[in-house]
Amino acid sequence: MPPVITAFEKSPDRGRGLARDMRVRWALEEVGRPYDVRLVSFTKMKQSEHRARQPFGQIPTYEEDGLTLFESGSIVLHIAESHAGLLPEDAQARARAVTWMFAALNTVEPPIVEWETATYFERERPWYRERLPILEDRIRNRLDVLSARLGDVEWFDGAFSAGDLLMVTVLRRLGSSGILEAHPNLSAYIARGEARPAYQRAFAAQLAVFLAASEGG
Ligand code: GTB
Repeated sequence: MPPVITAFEKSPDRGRGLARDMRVRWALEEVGRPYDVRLVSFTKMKQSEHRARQPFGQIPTYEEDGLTLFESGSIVLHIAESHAGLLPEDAQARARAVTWMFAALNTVEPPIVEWETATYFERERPWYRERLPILEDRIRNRLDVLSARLGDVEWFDGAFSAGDLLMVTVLRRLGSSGILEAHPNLSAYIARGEARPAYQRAFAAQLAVFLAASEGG
């Protein structure tokens, strides 16, 4: 039986591949593993059936052979550990790739999420205008370091790995913010990730869900 993941029935990102099921789809495509998708509405997500899979009432989740996982990073790690292609064979190189996974999720993504949350939900707050540049500076600090570290190599540590997969999905969240403009090598890095055939298949699959939901009204 193929694994089953969960995704938004109608994603608020309007098919831009910014929701976190995208990273799971991409990982599955990279390792050549077919999968099924269970679509969930915002209402269903908060009900006990889904909370049994994801205690916080969110997507994505992953079910396979009686194993249920939540947290996109943990799911991608599980996929990478159980299939060839996303983590190096060499133990030290593998540990470094896992380190980049944590860097993406634990060091780079939090300030981006904080900034996103402010732009979506805090615009009307009296302190918004003062806070926004502070949040942007925190992101810039991270990007400065990432950009210097990447330099002109293709991926962060040798061959493309689950670390790059997560880092690309995290950096994509900055989209058209303009924040990435100072670092053309990071923009090129994202473009390299997006050009991968596995990424393209994952992107098309999540977009098809959004378009079908939109046609349905
Ligand atoms: N740490 C968890 C993980 O990595 O799996 C976080 C999961 C998470 O935040 N899931 C979000 C969710 O289910 C979807 S991805 N939200 C519903 C809720 O909490 O009620 C975050 C997301 C949502 C929307 C956009 N967007 O519209 O651009 C981008 C990212």
